[in-house]
This record gives sequence, C-alpha cells and structure tokens, in this order.
Amino acid sequence: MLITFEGIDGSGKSTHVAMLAEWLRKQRYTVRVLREPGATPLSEAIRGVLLDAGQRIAPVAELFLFCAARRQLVEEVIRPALAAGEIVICDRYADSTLAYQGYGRQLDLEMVRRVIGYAIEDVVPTVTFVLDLDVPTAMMRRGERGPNATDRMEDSPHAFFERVRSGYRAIAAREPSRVVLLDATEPIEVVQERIRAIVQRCLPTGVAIGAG
Ligand code: Z5A
Repeated sequence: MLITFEGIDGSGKSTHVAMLAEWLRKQRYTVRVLREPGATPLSEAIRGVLLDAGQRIAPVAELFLFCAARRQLVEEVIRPALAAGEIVICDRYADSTLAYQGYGRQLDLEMVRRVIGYAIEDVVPTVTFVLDLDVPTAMMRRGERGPNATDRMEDSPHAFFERVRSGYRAIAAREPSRVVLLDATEPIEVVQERIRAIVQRCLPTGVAIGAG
C-alpha cells in the first residue's frame, strides 16, 4: 500500500508523515518512510542539484530531473517494498510534479502527465493526502522552524506558490477517489485523526507486520 502526502512547503507533510508512521508501527505494521526527491543515492544527488540555489534549471529540465529521481526510487525502493507487503509512506510523489512543474511552472499539463507516467508506470498511490493551506500561513510556519537559507525552489515568487496550491486543489477535484483534500489550518491532532480514519479504512489484510 502506497500512501502519499502533498501540499505546498510548510503545510505539514513531514509532521503528518511521522505521526502516521508511528501510529502504524505501534500496530506492528512494517512501514517505510520516504521523501521526494531523494531516498536513494542517485535521487539524493539529483535533489542536491534541484535545490541548489546556485543552479539555473530550465522548467522542462527540472521536470525531467524530478521524474528521473522518482523513477530510480520506484525501481530501487518502492516497487520492492510494496511487493514485500510493506506500507510505503512518501513525503511528496507524482502529484508534486503536476502541481509544481505543471501548474506552478505552467508547463503543458498533458506533457507533464505523460512524463510522470513514464516515471511511475503502475505505481499509483492508494491514497493521497493534500494538506491545503494558504500561502502566507505556510510561509509563516516554515519560517518558525528557524532562519534557514531558502533553496532554489523556495526562491520562487509568491504567485508561483499560489498556482501550485490551486493546482493541488484541481488535482483533488479531478481524482476524488484517490486524493483527499484536508484543511491544514485545523489543529495538527484534528488533521491527523482524519488521516488515520481514512488510512484505517484502506488498510489491506495481508500487509507485512513486523519490526517496522
Ligand atoms: N518539488 C517539485 O517541484 N516537484 C516535485 O516533483 C517534487 C518536489 C517531488 C522539496 O522540498 C521541494 O521540491 C519543494 C517542492 C519541490 N519545494 N518547494 N518550494 P523539501 O522536501 O525540502 O520540503 P517540502 O516538501 O517543501 O516540505 P517542508 O518545507 O519540509 O514542509 P512540510 O513538511 O510540509 O511541513 P512541516 O515541516 O511538517 O510543518 C511546518 C511547520 O508547521 C512545523 O513547525 C509544524 O509543527 C507546523 N505545523 C504542521 N501542521 C500544523 C497545523 N495543523 N497547525 C499548526 N502548525 C502546524
């Protein structure tokens, strides 16, 4: 079972990924937590290039780099983990590419969908949670984590993040059976309760139970 978390930066993805993984592990499920781009040596190297504020990357090159990192992750980690019956939780996945490169960078959406298709093939999430938050609040929450220098993606203008947020809402409207739009202005515990209730309903029998 593949569960993915999406949303603009600072919307709470990492927080909810960690809470959900802990809850599932307490029930003795084997859970693998991954982040995108990253989680394999090649994908982490690509992440370094993509987030390097010193790089100038053309939008289509950016699209291919995110998808190259994802393809490697799918082949090296996600597909084998799913085959072993693990629950895989991914902090960002294919919808990030559609939201950021498609809606955010305004690339042709059908072209972006096709490239994503080459990267993931049939490895589609069982459920995707989109943490929906207004851009100013997300930026404020991100800022509260400390005075970090911004990376290349975070250097994008405000209007870019507004388009990304609208993109996520459009993705959720288009695929309501897979994508759950959550109001991320609600308290963390309330949002997490909704997530757990939905995951509980999706949990298949026969998922690997072990040390996690
Ligand atoms: N990107 C792309 O363009 N295309 C792609 O295909 C992919 C990615 C895969 C990766 O960034 C960048 O790559 C990202 C998209 C792009 N860039 N941008 N811009 P990353 O992996 O470095 O970081 P991130 O994914 O953007 O996430 P983040 O900044 O780490 O934020 P987060 O994980 O969503 O939020 P958080 O750290 O869990 O929460 C932020 C704070 O808010 C924290 O203090 C929490 O305690 C707090 N919080 C969380 N929920 C709540 C609620 N409900 N109330 C109050 N406070 C809360």
